[in-house]
Amino acid sequence: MYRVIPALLLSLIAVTAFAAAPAFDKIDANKDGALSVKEAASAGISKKMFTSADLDHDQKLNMDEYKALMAQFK
Ligand SMILES: [Ca+2]
Ligand SMILES: [Ca+2]
Repeated sequence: MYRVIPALLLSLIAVTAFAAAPAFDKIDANKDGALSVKEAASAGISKKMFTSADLDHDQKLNMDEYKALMAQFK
């Protein structure tokens, strides 16, 4: 439960930057700590956005990559 709090703060920042952005933890449906293309799509992240945000090209967005993506919408 405690680890939800920083995520919540981050999501507040993200919401300011990108109105439609849900918290990373909410998008991460299988809770593996990374967003698949499918999970990202459920949050309105297009394949094109996903690809540009996937800096290490592992076909997943980790928290840092997600944050970097959201930062582009400031
Ligand atoms: Ca996941
Ligand atoms: Ca990645």
